[in-house]
Amino acid sequence: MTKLAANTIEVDAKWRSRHPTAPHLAGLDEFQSLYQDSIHNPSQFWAKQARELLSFDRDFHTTTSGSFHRGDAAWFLGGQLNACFNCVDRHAIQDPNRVGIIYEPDDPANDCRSITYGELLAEICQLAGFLRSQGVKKGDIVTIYMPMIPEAAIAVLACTRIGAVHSVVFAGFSAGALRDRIQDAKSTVIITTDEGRRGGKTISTKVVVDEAVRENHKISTVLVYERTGGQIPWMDGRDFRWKEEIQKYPAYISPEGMDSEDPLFLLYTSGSTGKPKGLLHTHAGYLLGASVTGKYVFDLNPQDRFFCSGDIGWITGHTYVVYAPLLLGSTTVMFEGTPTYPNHTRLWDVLEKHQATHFYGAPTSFRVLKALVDKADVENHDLSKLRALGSVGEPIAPEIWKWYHSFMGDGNACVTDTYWQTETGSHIIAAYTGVTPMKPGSASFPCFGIDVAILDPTTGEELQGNSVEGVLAVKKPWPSMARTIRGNHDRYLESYFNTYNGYYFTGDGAYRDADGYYWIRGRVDDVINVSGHRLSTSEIESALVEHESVAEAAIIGVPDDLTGQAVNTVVSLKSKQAAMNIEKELILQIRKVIGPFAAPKRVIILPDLPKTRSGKTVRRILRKALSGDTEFGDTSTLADPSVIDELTKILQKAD
Ligand code: 6R9
Repeated sequence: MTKLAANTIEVDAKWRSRHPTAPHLAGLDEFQSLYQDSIHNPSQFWAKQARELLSFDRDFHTTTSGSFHRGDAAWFLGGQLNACFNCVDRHAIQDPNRVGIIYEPDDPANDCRSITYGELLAEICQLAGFLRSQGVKKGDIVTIYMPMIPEAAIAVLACTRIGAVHSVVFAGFSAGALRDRIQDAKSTVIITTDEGRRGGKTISTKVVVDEAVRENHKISTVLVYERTGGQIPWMDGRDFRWKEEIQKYPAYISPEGMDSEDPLFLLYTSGSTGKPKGLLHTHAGYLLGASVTGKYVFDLNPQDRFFCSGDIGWITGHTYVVYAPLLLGSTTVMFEGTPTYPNHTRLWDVLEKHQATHFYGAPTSFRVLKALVDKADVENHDLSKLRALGSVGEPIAPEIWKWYHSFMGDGNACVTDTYWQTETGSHIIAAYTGVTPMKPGSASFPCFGIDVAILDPTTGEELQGNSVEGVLAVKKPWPSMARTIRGNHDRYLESYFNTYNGYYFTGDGAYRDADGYYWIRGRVDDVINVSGHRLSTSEIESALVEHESVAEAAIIGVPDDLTGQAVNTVVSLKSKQAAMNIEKELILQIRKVIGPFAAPKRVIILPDLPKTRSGKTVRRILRKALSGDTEFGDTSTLADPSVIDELTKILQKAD
């Protein structure tokens, strides 16, 4: 019997007795023995999981090949399968009336919709038929720019049915960011909506798409799902109405057989340098990662209702709104709105209304709700079916963890903090629901097949034993890892495998405590995390220097009580005569080039940025000053130390 670590909250015995069937894992011992097996016999472990959880049209002959070193890891070679068949057909064949998607609209006064697996299959096939009619072939990349409505998932799955690669762009991105992603993917077909609704506001998706493709003559088709029926610009011959078009196509077309390593989707994410990276995920490995973590981390069953509040535009929405719940034949709740609209008990209302068994959200929204919600407002909600509460996107502070545990699940549901990334495809460190004794604030243990290491950041040496802190890395390939950065395999190798030879480098710092639990400390590179959104400092800096008045810009992530980190901007201008309202203009510039979610909280204008004699911006000093720390350490390397006095003066004035 495994000895329990101190300071943990054991899973309540009642949790097991409330379970509608039986949990997938009998307990911690079974988890640990399966984990050991997954590390010591990865081929056998993964082959067995793959054959159990996925339906292959043709079995694979080789479970795994390749290495980090060459960046050529590959899984389930020789196998052939279709993602849509695995997510939809299998369940529709068994029980076409089982609900696949529940749609909860932004305005609770509007009707929700339940879409059965049978209906999903028909609509996906019809849409796939339309895409084919527009010339979309296996391997082509279709860009999807849609809000959180079921049709976004239908669009994703219609691509996979015909072997097209989907590239979903978060509907909060501006036209400029969308344009770059469409161009990088060389998409000729875009799927969008007329408008979207979120938090009572209208989002003009079609207008943004039009602007993004204005000078792109390669775009042949813009398919528009009529979400609001609002007045929108229209270009005959290029623009098509979803509802009208799909009726023309049959309710069944056969799924395209795809090789295990054929591309499944592209998802752009921020790196520490340069342009956003288009990470490419492939079929069998990714689908298996989603299924295995859905099944074991969340203990998900076909009769469950999984409500993940992540957006389909990010990896959480891909893996845990669409793929994991549908692969496992459960019901996914797609919520169009925000946690505070029309009131701050909305999440509880949605959980109760749909009798959800799982909720999965981000600490940033828990922090906001903690400040707004009284126990009395929520304790009258019947959340007795809720078994698991997931957290993702950023570290969850112990007090927020405890609030989440007691306010959302009334202490009855297990909290699982799940650590992972766009690159990892699915969870890599997480507490296993109903199994792992919970430690508030810790992401707990590595997931099946994930051989984790903590490295000394300077020497790259692996730190053995417990109570060690360093950078987080993985030692061996796993099925759901991204295979490349589209069009730039060297950058893929450079970003993930060359920093610490022989390891996958996550970019995060971590601590392994005395009990072997992992605590994620946050990014150690130039990526910042605002409300769980991953932003690249260099991407925002380039957006700023595109502004005619800006000479130089530095973006600093500053700790923030609500958003985790906040974007702070320090700029120097080309002319001493700054335009009126330049701060506002610069905020607008970032909103325009990237999107509103990247807008800085603070803009500081300095005559010059603090630099070394060789001209490198010294971010360390800016970071300290903006976080309220006045101990700058060694400033002797600065070319002009007077910049610091100037900065201190400005900051004092602002306080
Ligand atoms: C899934 C997702 C990845 C970055 C990652 C890390 C941070 C994600 C976390 C977490 C602490 C957790 N992150 N989950 N930090 N605890 N449970 O968010 O993917 O958008 O690619 O961001 O998010 O810094 O490196 P992505």
